Amino acid sequence: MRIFVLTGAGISAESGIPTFRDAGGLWEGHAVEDVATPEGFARDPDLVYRFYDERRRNLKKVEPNPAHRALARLERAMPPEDFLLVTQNIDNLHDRAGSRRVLHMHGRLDAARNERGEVLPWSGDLRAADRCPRTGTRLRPHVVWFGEIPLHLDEIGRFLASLRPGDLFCAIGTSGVVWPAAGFAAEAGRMGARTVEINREPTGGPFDEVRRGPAGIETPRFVEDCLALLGRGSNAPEDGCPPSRP
Ligand code: BJW
Repeated sequence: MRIFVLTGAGISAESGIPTFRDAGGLWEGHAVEDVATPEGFARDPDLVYRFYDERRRNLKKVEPNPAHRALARLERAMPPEDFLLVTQNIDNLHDRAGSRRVLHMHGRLDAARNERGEVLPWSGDLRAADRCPRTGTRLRPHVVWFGEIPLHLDEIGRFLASLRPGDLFCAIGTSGVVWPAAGFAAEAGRMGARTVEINREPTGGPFDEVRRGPAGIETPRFVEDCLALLGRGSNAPEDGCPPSRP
């Protein structure tokens, strides 16, 4: 069985990171076109640097929640080639929860990019005056803005195309309005996979099964169900370790 998991802002909401579309078109008080487009960056780079600095600083104050940790557990229980975790989030909570292979299709806050497109780790504030230590060129946040091409699309496309009946696709905490991620569930369904959604609110997406509720509750339940299908339920040995003694 292969499993594709797509996560969005809702999985990090219970860690204290606000979602995007809850604030009447404003993201932490800013219009989307001012802070999440190349045009906005060209118009007022300082505003955009400050916007991402604030979010990068906030990362240090938040922790992964049970949903992130459950997905790391699921990854450990599966052959690496049969599991893919793709996140639209630029936070690093999946990584910090122990997920080993996460595709950040919209980039990541803890990295910067130089003018050649090379990516380097970045943990502090990032300003217009900062230069890449390797090339001396300007740096920008390593995030994918509207109108830019998301990352890892080849690898994502290959995994989607490999899905078959009996496989699973699960979208967690995403409104399904931003493309191309919004099309992944339908594509997985076309390949014959069973499509599952975990969300607090209805999204109207093309899912075979909807698990309505907070990601922090529903994701661990979903993972338990997957582990049971794999014959690795909570009572089964995990990662080669014997079950703990009573
Ligand atoms: C909970 C919960 C809890 C809350 N438990 N659930 C017209 C039609 C179609 C497409 C387009 C169009 N016009 C333009 C486009 C393309 C455009 C697009 O999709 N626009 C739409 C808005 C219409 N897309 C792009 O430009 C993309 N690029 C592209 O298409 O390139 C062309 C191309 C593609 C492929 C091949 C070749 C060429 C780029 C998109 C980049 C998106 N970037 C952002 C910003 C990143 C940096 C940053 O964070 O600042 O990524 S936008 C923003 O939205 C961010 C998110 O990753 C993304 C998705 O949002 P998400 O995660 O779904 O969050 P929310 O807030 O929307 O939803 C949260 C959900 O959680 C809700 O449903 C809640 O109910 C739920 N929830 N609490 C469970 N506790």
